[in-house]
Amino acid sequence: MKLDLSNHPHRRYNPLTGEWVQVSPHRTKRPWQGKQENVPQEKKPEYDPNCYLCPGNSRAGGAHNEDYKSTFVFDNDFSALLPNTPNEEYNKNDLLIAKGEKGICRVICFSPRHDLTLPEMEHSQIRNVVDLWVKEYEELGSRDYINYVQIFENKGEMMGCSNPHPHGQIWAQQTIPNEPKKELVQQKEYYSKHSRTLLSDYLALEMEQDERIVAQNDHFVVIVPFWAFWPFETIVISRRPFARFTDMTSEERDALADIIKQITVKYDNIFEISFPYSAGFHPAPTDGEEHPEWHFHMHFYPPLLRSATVKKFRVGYEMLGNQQRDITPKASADLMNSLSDVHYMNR
Ligand code: H2U
Ligand code: ZN
Repeated sequence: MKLDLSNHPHRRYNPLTGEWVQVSPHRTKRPWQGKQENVPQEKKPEYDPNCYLCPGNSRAGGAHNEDYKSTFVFDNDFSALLPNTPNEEYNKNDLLIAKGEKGICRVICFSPRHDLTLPEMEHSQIRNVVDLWVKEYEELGSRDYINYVQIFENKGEMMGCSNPHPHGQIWAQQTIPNEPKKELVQQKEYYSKHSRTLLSDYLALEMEQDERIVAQNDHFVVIVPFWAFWPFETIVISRRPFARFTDMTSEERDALADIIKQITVKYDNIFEISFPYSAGFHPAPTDGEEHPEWHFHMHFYPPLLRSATVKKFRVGYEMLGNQQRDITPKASADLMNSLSDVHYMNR
């Protein structure tokens, strides 16, 4: 019998991390739709006097936000990493091991408007956010003790986001964190074998198969990756293999703003709600090395499964055994491709 990827239980390899995902497509033979329930949606005010991110308001610890008109960045008042931590190592019998870690945490407000989210913002406003990400990556990454700048967004209460005001975070630190570290090892190995980046070859394959692409423009392509773990997981890959935020041309920055708008509109249209996710960028480390192997990309990890309220949990087998999914990545891509490109609020 021939292996049928849309029918037989199988494992898929994630070449970026070197890990496997178990897929059980036979469990979801039923057709599967998007929006099914009516979720009441509260209307948010443009300005909320109690919001710690709105312009002019005060934050915990007494700081005051500027009366900003576009984007705004500040050092996190509850930073998880601090610049002046001693760099000492602790080791008891090679079993109790610890190391001091230096870093800087920042918060970025995407807009002065309390009631907007990325998919509802104008292209030019998202472009301002892109420019700020580039600036922060450059500024933080140029410090000699900062070797990785992790830029991300937690969106929605479900993802532990503390405030609906559109914002993201930056954690810049000494050590390359686990996820980009795995990608570094895998991308280096691929590049040394093939002299091309792993993601440029992967992108070419996906373009050829044309089964899992959900959005694209002149400079970026969005794919539900073959090895996706989250039901509607996507990866945003640059067509040109470059490594850093600072390598982007002005046109590419515009295209990044455009592709973020496209994919987040699609997400909101799946269940006609403001779609929760954790998303973030994987640019090259800022450790002073060249990184010809590194291919700039962005991940979206949304937790929702089959409705606005049913969430995928990582429990049981997934905690103890392996990551697992039922619906195939192609089926997720098909559903996303069946949706309108116009945000449901504007229809
Ligand atoms: P979320 O993206 O998970 O909502 O986190 C928002 C961050 O804002 C969080 O890391 C910080 C929190 O520490 N924060 C401030 O820096 N100042 C405040 O007044 C409240 C929250
Ligand atoms: Zn606000």
